[in-house]
Amino acid sequence: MQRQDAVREIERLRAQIRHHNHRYYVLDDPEIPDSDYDQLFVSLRNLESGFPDLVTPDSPTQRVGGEPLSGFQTVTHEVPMLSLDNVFSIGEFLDFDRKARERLGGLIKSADDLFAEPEIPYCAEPKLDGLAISLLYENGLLVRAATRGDGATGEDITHNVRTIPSVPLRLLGDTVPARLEVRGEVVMPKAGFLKLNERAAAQGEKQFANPRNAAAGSLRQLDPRIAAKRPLEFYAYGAVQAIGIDFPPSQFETLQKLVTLGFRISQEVKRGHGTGFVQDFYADVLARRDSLAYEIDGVVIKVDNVRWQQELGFVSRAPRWATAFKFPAQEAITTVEAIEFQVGRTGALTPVARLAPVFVGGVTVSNATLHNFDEVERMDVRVGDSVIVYRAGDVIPKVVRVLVDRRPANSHPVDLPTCCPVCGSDVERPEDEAIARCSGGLFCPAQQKEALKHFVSRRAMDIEGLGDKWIEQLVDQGLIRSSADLFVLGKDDLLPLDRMGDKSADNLLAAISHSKSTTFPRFLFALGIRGVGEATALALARHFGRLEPLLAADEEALMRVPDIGPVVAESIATFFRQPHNIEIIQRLREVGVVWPDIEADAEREQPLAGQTWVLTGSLATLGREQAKEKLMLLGAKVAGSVSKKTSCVVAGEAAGSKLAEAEKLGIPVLDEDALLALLASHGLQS
Ligand code: JCF
Repeated sequence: MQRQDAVREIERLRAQIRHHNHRYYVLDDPEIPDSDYDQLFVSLRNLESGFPDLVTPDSPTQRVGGEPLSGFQTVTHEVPMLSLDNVFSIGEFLDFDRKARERLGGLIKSADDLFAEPEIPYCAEPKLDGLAISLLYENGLLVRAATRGDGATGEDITHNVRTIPSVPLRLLGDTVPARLEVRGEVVMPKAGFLKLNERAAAQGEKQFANPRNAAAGSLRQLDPRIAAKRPLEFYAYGAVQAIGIDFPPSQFETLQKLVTLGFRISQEVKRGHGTGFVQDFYADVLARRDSLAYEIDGVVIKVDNVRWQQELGFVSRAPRWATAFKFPAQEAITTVEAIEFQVGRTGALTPVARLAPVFVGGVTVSNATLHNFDEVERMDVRVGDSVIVYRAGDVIPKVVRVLVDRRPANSHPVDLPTCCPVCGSDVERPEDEAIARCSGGLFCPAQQKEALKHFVSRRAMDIEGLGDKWIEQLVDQGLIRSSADLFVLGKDDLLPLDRMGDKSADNLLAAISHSKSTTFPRFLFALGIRGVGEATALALARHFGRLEPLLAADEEALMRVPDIGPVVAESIATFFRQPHNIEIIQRLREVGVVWPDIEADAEREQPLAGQTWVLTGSLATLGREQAKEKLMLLGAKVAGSVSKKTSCVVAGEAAGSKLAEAEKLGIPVLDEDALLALLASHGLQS
């Protein structure tokens, strides 16, 4: 590149980076994904290394991002808080490892097996996506907590950090060090983040873009009572300034020592040798990324041996003995080419964004869900907008944010369609409900298809081989409209379908026929009544035993089923009031769909009816909850305290005052074995 062009390009990159630093560190409201920011930074650093004389002290590469915040005391870090350099591929990590081995030279050769290729001992941890902070302890007491800030100076956030339960206010153990600074990451676990955002949404407040921004925003509250209500956790990863306490000579043992001092560390920390170990660790943690409680954006790899760390030292802003091995980005920027509405099984309209294809989370994505119309309105997402899409694991990609600054001039808000895009029926959206629905019911081909897909699915009627593609064709060709039509299909109907062979037609017909003999809960689940999932279907089947009493039940009777509330009761009653649904059920029975009746709760033998039992102490085999459930199945009431009216007390291990009370009142007492025998005699094995 020409020097003149480099000057211009460097200025452009610096201006952009400065802008994004401000959005990120000061406003807690980043505009672009971290990976894009990293890209800008890498580009600038590469350019500057090609033209070293163009590096100026105010270049963003010459310090870590972040500006002191107003409203907080600044804190000077006695030992600067480093950031980590990144590697993005195994190739780049191999470079890191090779350079480290070269620098360690003789040291490593003498320490390792002389005949083997020398390998570096590494300590590996997940890279938590939170906020780095420093905790200063004097004489064992927490005296100051500070953000990293720019690495040299940060902000005093002691008042907020003191509210985090996993931050010890006093170090554990007998040795009380005169001074110790512990460093680590504050994160908001994914579950807590979702709850916080749900609450914010319900109250019409601004939602956080991701758990890290939520953690940062929480720590920047001036009022510690707000931070105290936020689900924050602290994970320690290092210690400096240790006076009056000895730390072991490795990163791995240092972490264990921090545990004995009362800190939480990541459960995933491992150590091993060489690049093979690191590669395995990376793959293992990446595979489990979604199941971890907190968000991570890679793994941190450190040379384990502290003496070797000292030997390797630092480059300007990062240690040479550690690196962040980043995962593929889960967020990317793309543009919205269209916004369409899909119609689901219950008629719910789901807005979907058609996107310019973009590589994110390891795959190319061109559709993302917008959940519901409320969400569309909240984000004000429009056709032509630049948006951030997020894709984690197998989850459906979603649009998380609109980059309003990049919005084209001629855009306009999305309107909720007034009629169903599939069948043209009116769209209804009850007031204060997020979900809009097509009112066409099973007249709407989209709802027909979705209802059928549900009906044949594995946990419902389990018709093997009847995938979505066949359902689409069967409905589109007018061969079926409802579930009952499936059972009168003949081979002549199937053979003309696209890609249907003789053998697959036979198999499909056999599978359809086979599914006729089912169970009552599966049948109820398959009907696709709104609010009736597998568990509710099972509860209904148990309670009513047979179809007829269920069909006859009104809302009040339905609410007597365990865990069924007024909303679901109404939905069930409404479903069975539709002549159309009754007709389909009748036809299903006519074509031979059958199931064995279940002994209904109401008809089950209730030998303990009218009795009140009390459980006390711990029951090793059954557990209290199960014992209670089984006694209730036999008709007993189970109470919490012993009185004259108590029929019998079951006393497990370490039974206390309730047992004494029973003995005083002369109430019969059974031990756990006797209870098990009683249950068994009524056909209730544990
Ligand atoms: O989990 C992290 N985000 C993390 C950041 C873990 C570490 O062990 C780190 C770090 C930043 C700097 N270690 C250093 C030295």
